[in-house]
Amino acid sequence: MTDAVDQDLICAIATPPGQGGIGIVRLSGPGAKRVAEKICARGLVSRKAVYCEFKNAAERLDDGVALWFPAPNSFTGEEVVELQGHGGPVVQQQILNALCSLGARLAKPGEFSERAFHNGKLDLAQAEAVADLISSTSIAAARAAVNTLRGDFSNKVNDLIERITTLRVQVEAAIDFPDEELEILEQAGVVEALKAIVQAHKDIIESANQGRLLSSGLQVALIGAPNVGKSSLLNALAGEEAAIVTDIPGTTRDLLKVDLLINNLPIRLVDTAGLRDSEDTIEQQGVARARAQIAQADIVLLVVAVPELTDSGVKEQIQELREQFSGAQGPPPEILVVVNKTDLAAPPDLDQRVNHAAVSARTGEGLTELKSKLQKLAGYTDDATEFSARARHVDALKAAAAQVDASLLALQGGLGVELVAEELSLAQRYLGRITGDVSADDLLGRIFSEFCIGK
Ligand SMILES: Nc1nc2c(ncn2[C@@H]2O[C@H](COP(=O)(O)OP(=O)(O)OP(=O)(O)O)[C@@H](O)[C@H]2O)c(=O)[nH]1
Ligand SMILES: [Mg+2]
Repeated sequence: MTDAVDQDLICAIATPPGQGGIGIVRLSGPGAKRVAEKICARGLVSRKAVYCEFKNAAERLDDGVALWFPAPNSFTGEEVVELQGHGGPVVQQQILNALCSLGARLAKPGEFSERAFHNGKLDLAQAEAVADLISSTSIAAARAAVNTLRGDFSNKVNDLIERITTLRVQVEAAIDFPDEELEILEQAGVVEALKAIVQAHKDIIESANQGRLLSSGLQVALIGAPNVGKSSLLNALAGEEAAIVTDIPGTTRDLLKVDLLINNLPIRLVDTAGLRDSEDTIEQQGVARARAQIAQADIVLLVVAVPELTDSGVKEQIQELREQFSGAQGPPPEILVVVNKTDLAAPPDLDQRVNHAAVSARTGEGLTELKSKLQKLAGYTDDATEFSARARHVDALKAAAAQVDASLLALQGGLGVELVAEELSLAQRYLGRITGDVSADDLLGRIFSEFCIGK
């Protein structure tokens, strides 16, 4: 909020592209009313719908309703006017042109929300929830995003920050009394308070992780040798014949992505080419894409098939997979082994330590259990999710939790009260990144540029 923000007049079509009954052009910034009144040729009234014709210098473009929201009582916190006309792309473009000829400029993606953030109308997590609400694909996800937009998540984060601040004050006060500092802290119950904060972090991380899964979904890759039934499994899970299935090894080459909900959890399932050495140039490319997909997945379904299947064979494949992403950035994906074609033969006894599910893509047997194992592996419970969140929020919470842990260890290990205070201050900084109290410009730029224009 300390960063400089553009103060000029911006405009954009706020309704989706294409044709519709109503199309809304939104204007925000100083002079919004003055410019809109030129287009409308009428005086606008605060927060009242005013019927008017929209005109440029030469002709009448459309008619509709103009709504003026004086600053600061608007979405962006600036002076805002909405021109609600007919939802045709040409008409709306003409209105935009007219506004630009009067000094407005086209808004960048997410610029309205960014201004709302800079003007303190929304914090960063709430602004992100606007985008998540718009893109939510299930009722549960929409409900969770509304809760975050309302501030449920930010309140929890702010509560953590406040608790840490209170402790920091006590810890820093003790620094002035070097001989008695530990006694002072003991009397103030700082260790217990720190332990409680560690637990509070754990609870919020769990909820935020649910929220993250619900909003952004899971990337799940089907990986395995040719002909084991990866494409058949994709079709069975998707409930449609999306992928070509043949008994010829090497059928799939391109990546095929299907979006589906498994027990309310949004999943992007990716079918890949069977892994093998091949002389065929196209297949080689397919295999390279399959391998690249492994590192991008949250979960890899390693598909294997009876009857030629042994426990050691499965372990070898898991080992090969692990080697693929050793050295890659980010956490390695979880692996779930799927033993397919159980209608042909009973699966061999596999080591219980290997997480696996037995299915028949052909008959559908075992698919329900596979789905619940997948859900469990993702750490997703089907209970009502409290709020939406993103991966960056979960990462920040984890980083903050690690600092609070470190401060507790420093205190218990007698490592010096200064160190305890320093760890707590770092924890606060990580938490502040969630709501945008502490932010880097490149982070803000990245977040808002992912929004669509007009938001
Ligand atoms: N009996 C039986 N056959 C199956 C099952 N799943 C797949 N198949 C058959 O196995 C063959 C290969 O299936 P695909 O789904 O194309 O296998 P894939 O792993 O995608 O193969 P590639 O794309 O070549 O890597 C086809 O003939 C399928 O009908 C199953 O559960 N039971
Ligand atoms: Mg295939």
